[in-house]
Amino acid sequence: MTHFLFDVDGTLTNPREPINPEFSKFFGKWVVDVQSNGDEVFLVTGSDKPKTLTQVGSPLYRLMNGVYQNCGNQLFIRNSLIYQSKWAISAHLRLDLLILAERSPWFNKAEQKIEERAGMANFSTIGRTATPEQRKAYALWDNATKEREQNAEWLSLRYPKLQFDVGGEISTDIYPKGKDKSQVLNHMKEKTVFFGDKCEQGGNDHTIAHGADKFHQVNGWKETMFVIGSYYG
Ligand code: M1P
Repeated sequence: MTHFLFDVDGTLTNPREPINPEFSKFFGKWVVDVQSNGDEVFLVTGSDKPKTLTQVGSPLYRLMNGVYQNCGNQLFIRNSLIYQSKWAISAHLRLDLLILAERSPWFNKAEQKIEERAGMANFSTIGRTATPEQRKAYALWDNATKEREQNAEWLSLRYPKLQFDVGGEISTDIYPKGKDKSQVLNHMKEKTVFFGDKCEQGGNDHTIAHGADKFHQVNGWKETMFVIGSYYG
């Protein structure tokens, strides 16, 4: 048996956007083929359930053998909550994050610098309410200045028990060391194949990709569509 594991943003959808309708049909049929063969399909995303539901839709969500939200800190099977971590950020860390956001030289800021989710937090100096245009502009600037990487390095020295992973376009995921997406592999008893767009060092798919039996680094859903065709279809 093989367990196929998929990141969502940048892998099955464009970041924070709904899945392409044609790809959704293709992927749904592919999942049914995989399951008919006795294999299993899971989503492993840094996002929370409400966001993933708006992106992939309820039918696809329920079709999965399981959906790991919040980087594996919460598991849903057919919409039922199976488990969730109780970890939450300290008041001290919250203050440090707000100071970093305040000091960021990026000019076009949005609201909600910290999003607390079960078992993890997501930190963005620009703010989670950034529009798609603001996101793109910030992502280009961050790529040039490496703001997120530098913040993650500084925070890692200050909080050695925590892990700070640059994920998505505008933010950084925070959790206790090891409580990243790779924790999902402890639940898998058979061969694992992972698909993600952030498998490089420092990306939030890195540990799970390199812990899986096989991984595919993809650049968007079109490449995912192409690669999964080599397994079934
Ligand atoms: O799934 C990838 C990431 O998607 C979002 O990141 P951003 O808003 O930066 O594009 C967040 O939900 C993040 O937690 C997640 O890892």
